[in-house]
Amino acid sequence: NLEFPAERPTQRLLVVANRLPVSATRKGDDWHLELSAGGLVSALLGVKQNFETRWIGWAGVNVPDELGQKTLTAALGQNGCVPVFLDDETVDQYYNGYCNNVLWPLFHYIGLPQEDRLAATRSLQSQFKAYKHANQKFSDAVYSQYQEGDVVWCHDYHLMYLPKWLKEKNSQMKVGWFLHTPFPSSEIYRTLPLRSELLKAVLTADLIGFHTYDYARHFVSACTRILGVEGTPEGVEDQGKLTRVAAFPIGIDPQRFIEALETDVVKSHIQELRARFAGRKVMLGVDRLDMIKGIPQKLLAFEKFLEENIEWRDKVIFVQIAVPTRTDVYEYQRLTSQVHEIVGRINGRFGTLTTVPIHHLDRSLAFHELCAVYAITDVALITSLRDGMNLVSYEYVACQNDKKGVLILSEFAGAAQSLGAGAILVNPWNVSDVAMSIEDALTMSESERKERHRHNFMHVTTHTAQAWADTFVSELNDTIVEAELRTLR
Ligand code: ADQ
Repeated sequence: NLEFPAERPTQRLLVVANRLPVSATRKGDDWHLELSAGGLVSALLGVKQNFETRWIGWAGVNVPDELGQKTLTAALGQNGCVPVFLDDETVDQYYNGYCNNVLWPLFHYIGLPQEDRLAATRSLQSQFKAYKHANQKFSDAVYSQYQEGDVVWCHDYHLMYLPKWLKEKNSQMKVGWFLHTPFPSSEIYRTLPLRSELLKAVLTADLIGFHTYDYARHFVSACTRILGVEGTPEGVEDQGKLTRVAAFPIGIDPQRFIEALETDVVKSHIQELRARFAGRKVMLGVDRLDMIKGIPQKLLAFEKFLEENIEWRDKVIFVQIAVPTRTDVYEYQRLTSQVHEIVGRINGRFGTLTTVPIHHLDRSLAFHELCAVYAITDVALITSLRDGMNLVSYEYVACQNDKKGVLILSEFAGAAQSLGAGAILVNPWNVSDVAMSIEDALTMSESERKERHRHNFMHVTTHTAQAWADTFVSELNDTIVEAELRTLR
């Protein structure tokens, strides 16, 4: 029977990530849900067509009582979300411990202080146990939702064990795993004590994706060197079983930004900001307040620029918006104080009675504020020390069709591989180099700005979040068909 349905039925996509896209706060018997800021959420909000999506994850809150779990499940269910409930001890060992104290720094090439590293080493076994336990909880939640034919897409370093739990129960399930951070060189990865178990668990997935070809290559060499399996152009092969490994560079939903710029609320905000910063060029940084984002390094570069370019001192303002994250962790508290100290010093040194050179905010901006500030900015300064991709650079480009502003971008952000032709690439550790790039950006001719922006805009509007998800899921479907054909041969 060769009759095909006229329309392809919508495929169900179960997105599994550590955090749901919303944070929940309890208000008596009710729940207040708020959209959270972060790269994964931004990208997946752009994936709205072609799939019937359900999002499975932790709501970021401990709900020990049955009634609370029931009411939260109902509130989230109305938004297409399914909660995973984790107790405080698990969160501490799995999330704060193994995920954020071990994997996050390792994957971003951040050496922990010796003492912390020793402490982490001592508790590693119990943290890894909690990690596996938490991943099993996610797998139970997937099972409660799963229907035959669904695609299960696991996200990020929190859920490297999940493909194994899923496949153990149902080897026919279509399982993909995507990493949002860099995957480090195998020389770094192989210092992880439980390195083999984690790799083997990920390799049970049908398709493994990274932002860049380099990360995929690092992963394949970690597998070949540590597990002794074979690396092929397709991925990793072990005793005839191929796991496909490939690069799928993420994108944003550019239309959401372009359309927002036409709304009254954003337009009036743009006018307000223009009036406020009149007569000065505006430079912008938007980051989560995390060590990987290189905020202190970028402030030092700006300070150097002001030191060396007296004529610019009252002609430029640097707006740095830094959303606090993981505020209960000592390292992050120290980073916050360090940033405040540098901002204070620079404003003290170069401020006047009427103005200061840095406008620093420790908070998240509403979407319309973010669009407006992107639109009025002359130079965006993104100096991540390591970053899987960096979507702020994409969002900035999407909002710059009028102004054709300049993007200064770290060569250690995955985005450097896609926006490199239009951006000024810098080594964030080289403060003099970044300071010179600031000068180049502020004085760049209009024709060069236009040309650079054209490259970047073309990329951002063609490599969208929707295209990213479509490509990943369609490759996952194909991978499974190919594997079936191979077993028939
Ligand atoms: P993040 O490290 O969170 O993401 P990024 O990709 O830059 O980094 O995304 C940040 C998102 O949060 C953007 O959508 C931005 O608009 C929003 N945001 C940041 N600061 C904000 C503020 N002050 N107010 C409002 N919104 C703010 C992780 C990886 C990245 C990878 C993404 C997606 O670390 O490397 O690009 O996942 O895969």
